[in-house]
This record gives sequence, C-alpha cells and structure tokens, in this order.
Amino acid sequence: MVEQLRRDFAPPQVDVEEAGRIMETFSRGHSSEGRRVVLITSGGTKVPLESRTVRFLDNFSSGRRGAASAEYFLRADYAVIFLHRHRSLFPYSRRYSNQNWLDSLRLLPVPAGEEPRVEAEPNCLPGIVPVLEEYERMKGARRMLSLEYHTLSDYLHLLLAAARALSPLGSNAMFYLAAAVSDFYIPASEMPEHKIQSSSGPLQITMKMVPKMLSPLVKDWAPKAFVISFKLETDPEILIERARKALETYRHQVVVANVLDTRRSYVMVVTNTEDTKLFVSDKEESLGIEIEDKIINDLTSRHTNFIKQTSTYSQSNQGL
Ligand code: 9Z3
Repeated sequence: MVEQLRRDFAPPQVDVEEAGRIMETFSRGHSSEGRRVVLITSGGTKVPLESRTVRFLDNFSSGRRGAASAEYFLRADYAVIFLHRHRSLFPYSRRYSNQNWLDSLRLLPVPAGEEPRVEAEPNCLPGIVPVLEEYERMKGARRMLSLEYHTLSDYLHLLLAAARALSPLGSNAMFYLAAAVSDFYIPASEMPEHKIQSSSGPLQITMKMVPKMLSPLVKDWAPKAFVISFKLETDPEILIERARKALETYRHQVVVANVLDTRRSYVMVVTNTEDTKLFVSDKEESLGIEIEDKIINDLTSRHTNFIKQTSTYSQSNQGL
C-alpha cells in the first residue's frame, strides 16, 4: 500500500512528515490528560487528469458533515484532528458560509488621522454571539488541530500519517472518516503532462481503483482504534447491504450509512449486531437540532463501551 502510494501518486503538496509530528504531539498531549482523540476527515477530493493540472474530477461533498461533527465532538470533550479539504466548510464559520461577510461589517466613522474601525452587525449573523463564545472557548483550550489537503495524494498520505500518530492511543483513538474520497484515479505514470487537447476529439480515460486505506488502517496502522466509515449511496434500496458488506470486508466497528438526498435528516448507524436509525424531524430542524448531534451522541457512547470491552478483554487475557 505504502509502495503504491509512492509509485502511483504525485508527491503530496503538503509536508506530511511535519504534519505527522504535529499530530503526534497533539494526540500525546491530550491523551496524557485523559482525553480521547478523534480524527475527522471531511470534504471531497479532486483527482487530476493532467500533471500540469487544468482539469480534474471532483465530487459534491461540502464538508458540512465533518465540520458540524467536529463541533459536537468538541462539546463531548474530545480532542479533534480536523483533516479537511482546502476551502471546504469549517467548524463554527460553516454557519455563515452562504453569505457575503462584507455585508455584515460596517466601517465606523473615526476622526481624521485615527486608525479605521470596523464593526460587525450581529443582525446579519444570526446566533453569532453563542457561536463566537463557543469558538473562542474551544480555540483557547487548543482542542482542535486543523490540517488541510488539496489533492487525493495529500489526503492519502496524511491519513497514513494520522493513523501512525494515533495508533499509540489504542482504543482511545477514534477515526471518523466522513470525507467523500474518490474511488478512481489516474496513476502518475499514465497521466499526460500537458493540458489534454480537445482537437484530438472526444475524451476517453481509464482510471484505476484508489487503494482502500480502510483495510490497512484497521489491520495494521491503528489496529486497536475505534473506526467509523461512511457509506454513501443514491439508491436507498442498496444502502444497508452495501454498509454490511463494508463491515464484513474491513472488520471495523461502525458504518454510518446515508443517502445523498436525505443525508441531512436521516442516517443509519450499522454495526455487526444492530442497525440504529437516526432522524431529525421537521420540528427538530426548526429548533436548530442537527443530525450530527445525534450521530456523535450515539458514537461517543459506543466508543465508551468499546474502550470498556477492550480493556476487560486485555485484562482477562493477562489473567487480571
Ligand atoms: C459521507 O457519506 C458523508 O456523510 C457525506 C457528507 C460526504 C455524504 P457533506 O460533506 O456530505 O456534508 O456535503 N461520506 C463518505 C462518502 C464516501 O465516499 N464513502 C465511500 C463509499 O460510500 C466509502 S469510504 O463507498
């Protein structure tokens, strides 16, 4: 797998070694204070079609699931590594992503010669006071480490580095893999260097399957961690079957299954033993309740049970 990463993908655009060191220091620090650490992946991925990239294959993910989930994990006292796609939604500011910030700011009149002053107009930023308070509290507590990826190659390399950094935490580490990662890519050796010419006629491309990182993550890189993957389908009929298949194949703990059109109001939490449906009703939505609140509530208590079970298991194996 590591060999395939080196061979088939352009070198990452980020300093992966440095990111690995930062993640390790962050997780070690929080773990020594008795805190659990979750790695959240968030956003889509871009797959280049040319080495000097003009065109790429992208997907729909906005990163809202990951950004909202980060806030609820922080409230549940987790330390969060937020590995997200460049410019996808970010915790807290995500709530104001659909508006032009300049419209919420006003220049204040000041006497000539004084520094210009700017004031925010709270009415243009609904709910900003509690959001800002929470943001400042979390920032002050340094409980979130934010890392960006640009390309699929960055994402894959950073996920490997994160797994290595979190592995020493054993079952106290959680992987929450909400990013929508491309299944297909063009290996570096088969990619044209220059812009593909339309004068050559219609375009036909053959793409290879992206290596499934979940498999080595669960088996080798962080074998004791609590791992959650997401399964997205557009056809609700095949959702559960696909989620179960993923659990069987990768042997991790949980799949959160969702359908593209209903992903904001309905998910299914699938484990080896049960399927739990989580909904947000219209009434709850009007009260500002988000599905991520319910997902994180469910998963953090499963994580607690997982830690208890694994510690009982290892104690009984040591004859304690
Ligand atoms: C998800 O299913 C996420 O819930 C969404 C969130 C990407 C739908 P948004 O970012 O959307 O809030 O706009 N993520 C995983 C999707 C995915 O690609 N899963 C792979 C699959 O289904 C397996 S890892 O095959």
